[in-house]
Amino acid sequence: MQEALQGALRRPDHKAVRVTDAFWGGQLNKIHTVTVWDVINKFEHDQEKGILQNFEWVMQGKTGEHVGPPWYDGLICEVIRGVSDIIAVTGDQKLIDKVDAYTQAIAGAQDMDPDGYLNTYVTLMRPDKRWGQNGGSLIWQHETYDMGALIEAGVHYYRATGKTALLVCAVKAANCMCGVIGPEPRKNIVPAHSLAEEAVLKLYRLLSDEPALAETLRQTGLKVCPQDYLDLARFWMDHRGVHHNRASMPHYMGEYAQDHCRIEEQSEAVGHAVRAALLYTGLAALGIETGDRKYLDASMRLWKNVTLTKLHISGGIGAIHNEERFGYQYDLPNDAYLETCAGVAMAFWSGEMHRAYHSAEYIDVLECALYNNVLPCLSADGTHYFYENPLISDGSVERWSWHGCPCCPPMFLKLMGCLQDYIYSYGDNALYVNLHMGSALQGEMGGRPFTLEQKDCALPWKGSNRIVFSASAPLAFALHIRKPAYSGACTLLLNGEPVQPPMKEGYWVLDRQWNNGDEIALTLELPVIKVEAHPYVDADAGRVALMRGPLLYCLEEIDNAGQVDPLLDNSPLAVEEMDLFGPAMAITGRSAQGEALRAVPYYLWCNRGPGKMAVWLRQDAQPGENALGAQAAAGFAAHAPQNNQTASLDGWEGRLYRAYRPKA
Ligand code: FUB
Ligand code: ZN
Repeated sequence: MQEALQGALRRPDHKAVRVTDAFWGGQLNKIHTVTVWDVINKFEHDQEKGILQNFEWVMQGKTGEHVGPPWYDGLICEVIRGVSDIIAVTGDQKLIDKVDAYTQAIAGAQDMDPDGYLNTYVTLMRPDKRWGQNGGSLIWQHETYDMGALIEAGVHYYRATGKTALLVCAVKAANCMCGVIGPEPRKNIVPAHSLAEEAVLKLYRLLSDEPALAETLRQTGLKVCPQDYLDLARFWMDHRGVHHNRASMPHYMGEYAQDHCRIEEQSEAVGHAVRAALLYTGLAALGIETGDRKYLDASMRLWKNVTLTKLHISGGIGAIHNEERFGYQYDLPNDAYLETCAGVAMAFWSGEMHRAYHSAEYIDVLECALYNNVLPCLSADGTHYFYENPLISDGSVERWSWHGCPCCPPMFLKLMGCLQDYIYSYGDNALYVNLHMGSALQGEMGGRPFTLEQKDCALPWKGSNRIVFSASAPLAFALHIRKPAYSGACTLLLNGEPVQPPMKEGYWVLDRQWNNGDEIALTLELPVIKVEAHPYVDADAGRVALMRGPLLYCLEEIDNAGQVDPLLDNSPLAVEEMDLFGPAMAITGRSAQGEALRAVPYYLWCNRGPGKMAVWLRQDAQPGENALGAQAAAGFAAHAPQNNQTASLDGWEGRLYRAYRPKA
């Protein structure tokens, strides 16, 4: 068996990080207290009967009726995963009671099947078509997706509370899939909606790291075989595009489900964007878990393809409404689909790529998707949701209260629940500060405890942060602090003295002995940036997008006398404090015709009633000679060389976006 990837970064324990950020603290508080309950209530009353009815019907042995689409089991398990991560931080007893009640329903329904199979839709509506056989469709039935989500829920809830009832369901689900799927004589089935690949790896990791837990579960009579779960992930990855019978499947998956060729041959991101990005997340995770380069190489090829040709300025993916899929290369329309779920999956994939490859490039993309494709999903009041996140609107786009396919709120909760896991990473005798986000890490290096706090972090509005180390004894290690791609001039003071640490992979590296009270004060200039798209992107020809810090901006008609398509020249742009559902910064200026214009952060759009909105604005000439280069353009593709060549900052080769600073 191969060893895990040498040098892969590790995440701190979820409970070791506390978010104290002024911006994110407010967002998370709203999500924990309003959005979580809104989502729970809407699922529980969905179509009047509510989602839990499905599990009860299975327990009662009824058939012929099901609430919601076939992936409803998966969606409620995704909610449980997100909620579990929140419980780990808040200890919220009402949420614990809720998950315990859900666990009873899930376990009761699963116990109806001697093999631990659970898919309420198939059991209630298509009992003879398990796994898409006998004329069924795995694309529609979502069995591996649903069971994968159950496995993740069990792992996250165990990690949050130490409770094992849902973890037992997770192990049974994994055992069921291992019993059915695999080399002959088992069935040659690969997930038609990815998710389960990473889920079984998480179960493998938990049970390998905690042999006593595995043993305790075994003593209850449960089969616990972590190696099987790793083998299943490998089987799935190795049989993409070649599993037998695939051509004779009634609903052949092909590109839509990334099943068109072997993973080693996949080099262009195609098909359904959520399925794709979750597959690539599992791919990178499997590469890290096994150290097998073929998985990492495939993930890297696909990463370059996406970031160099298919990534929207918001960090969103999946340009095409039909089939919720990727378009052709450079096909980046502004009325694109850009599903929230796909943005979440993009963030997860970026996180795995960062673990494997360490570069700040991946965090730049993660952060961009987070602020500009995922956060916009949620209304300011915390109870309405965007499924699609287009970059232009004629006024007809609005967040909905609920949806026939409410897949985005659970995915949104999953990312928001584990956001803190991305702030820091551990390397070999190294600590990475990835996200500038007010927080405290209770860390440990070489068995010695320390605390690292980001204090007074003023992002995304202002570019200041203070990082403070405390420990009872000095500790020598390399502190890597990310220089965000969007920052202009930066200053670092170490205990009040200016320093210019060396840069590595987009991080300042301060390799020294750290003493109690040591402090780094950072000032990041946050210029307003005009971003141009690659000339192959027809939709944005002659246009620029405005960014400042991690935030993408847009024009809404409410601020601009009904006009959202002004012509810009090289007149200076300014920033102005404003109150928009809390403190915010607007970008202000004048159009070429002298009309006042005001741009607001894109994540806040459509909170003041429906109206026209635009991100890409007409520019009457080259935006200016103050080129900041690709790094500043939200970090997209900034460090990504094409064809293994070093990317030049001049010219367009290999980059999707290029940034300019408007004249002050
Ligand atoms: O298929 C389950 C979910 O529903 C997908 O992830 C979304 O894109 C929506 O199709
Ligand atoms: Zn969705």
